[in-house]
Amino acid sequence: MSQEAPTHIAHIGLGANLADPEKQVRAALDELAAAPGIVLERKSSLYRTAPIGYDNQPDFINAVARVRTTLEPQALLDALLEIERTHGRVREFLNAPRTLDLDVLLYEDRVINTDTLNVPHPRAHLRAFVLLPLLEVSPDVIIPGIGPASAWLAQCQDQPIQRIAD
Ligand code: PH2
Ligand code: MG
Ligand code: MG
Repeated sequence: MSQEAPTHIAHIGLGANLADPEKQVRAALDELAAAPGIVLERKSSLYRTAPIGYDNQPDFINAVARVRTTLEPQALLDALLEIERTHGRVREFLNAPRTLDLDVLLYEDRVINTDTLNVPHPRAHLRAFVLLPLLEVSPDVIIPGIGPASAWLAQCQDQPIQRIAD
């Protein structure tokens, strides 16, 4: 009898603002779908968004993927970091421009705080570039400890965001 590992729903944030960011995000969605232990359930549209945190850099392309995975949170993060590496991600300073950023936004309804991982992403509920694509793939999603994602959108109205493509 075959034993299958339990699967978990996770939401991944994708962002890029260097080296043809739309291409980076599209490729990353394909790579997520192809990664061992990860099944891509839904992907959001792509959004063009103004940079938050460090202004003097190009606009971002952002998206969110809902995945089903057998990987536990740290293993999932390791898989994301490996994909970032293949896109030539270099970490210069906090919020610096990047070829690709992949964040574990949510992992089931778990709250995880370790040296390497903070889930839910601490600022997810404050950022239109997370909330809008997140609500597109999971309209009823609850951010643990925070509440329904939909309730926070109104507070991000001042953050420029434009849906650019499916
Ligand atoms: N990511 C950041 C900081 N600022 N701004 C936008 N618009 N999109 C991002 O993905 C983003 C950001 C840190 O990861
Ligand atoms: Mg990030
Ligand atoms: Mg990151």
